[in-house]
Amino acid sequence: MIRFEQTFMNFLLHHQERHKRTYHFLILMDALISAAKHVEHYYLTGALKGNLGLAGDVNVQGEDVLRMDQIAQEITVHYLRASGRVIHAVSEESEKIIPINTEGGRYFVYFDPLDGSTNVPHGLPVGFLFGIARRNMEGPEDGHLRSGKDYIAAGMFVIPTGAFTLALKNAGTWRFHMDEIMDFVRPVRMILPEDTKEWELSFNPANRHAYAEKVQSWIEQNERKYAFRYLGALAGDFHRILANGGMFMYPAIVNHPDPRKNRPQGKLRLMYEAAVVAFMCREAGGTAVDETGTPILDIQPKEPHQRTALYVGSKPLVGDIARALLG
Ligand code: AFP
Repeated sequence: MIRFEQTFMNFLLHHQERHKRTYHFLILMDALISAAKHVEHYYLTGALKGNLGLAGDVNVQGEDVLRMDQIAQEITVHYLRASGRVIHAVSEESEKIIPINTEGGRYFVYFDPLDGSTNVPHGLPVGFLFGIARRNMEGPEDGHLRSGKDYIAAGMFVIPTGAFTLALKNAGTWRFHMDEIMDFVRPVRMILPEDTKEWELSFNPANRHAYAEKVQSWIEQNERKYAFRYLGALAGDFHRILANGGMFMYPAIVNHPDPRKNRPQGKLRLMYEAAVVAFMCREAGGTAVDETGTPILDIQPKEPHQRTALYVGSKPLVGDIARALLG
């Protein structure tokens, strides 16, 4: 018997109709889906085509640029441009804000089309993360950098697994999977489980002795209660937390033996990493804070590539570590 599944586009059309929304967002989402499928294809065939190595450039953050970074960036900017719906984009791959359709665009898009660079040479999972905010349609535009609480949607593709998760403001977080004709299908609402049996902790254990003392002692007191998992690509690690509950964290690095390697601001980028997962987490019943216990979604970015520490996941765990951080 053939099993017919609801497609992502069908799901979104009904959502837009129910909430009396415009078709503009559909066009933008269609562009992002096309971009992600295209990146997925290049990644899947990357090892054979020699696309998983270095491009030979160094980016503004002093990191080696991968060939796949360039390919993913080019593909995504192409589709965003073709949509006609985007004013400006902020990308991990571009130092400056990218003007797209500054006159007619309606949305700001903040994205990292290939996040998790250490997994790339191995063809292991990486993320395509994005957040979307709406232009101020009523008056003069008041800035390109919105805090996460002003996003209207945020999502992530875990490439090349075919998993896609999208959160829509006040309408939940939904997960889809790619079928044999590359349609994303079978919407499943994601709600963080309350049962602590499945909860996981996720952080880079190589850094734990460089965290603030309060964080180190919190880990010592709590780590044995939960399973531990770490992939090294935020989208993949957060994918598990959304399904199983628990907490992903990338704390500030403040006690590194080589002080030049300290990262008191944190490592992850606010606009296209931390705020994206924080938004998805909120819509799934969870929460996220930074090193000062401030909700990630409340942080107003001052610059596009701003970094932050991140604690994201089930409310009791994030609340507990926030109290430890403030104590
Ligand atoms: P890249 O930005 O270099 O691709 O790093 C990925 C990432 O921002 C995020 O996806 C991971 O959770 C985190 O960094 C991993 O960092 P470590 O390698 O320091 O654990």
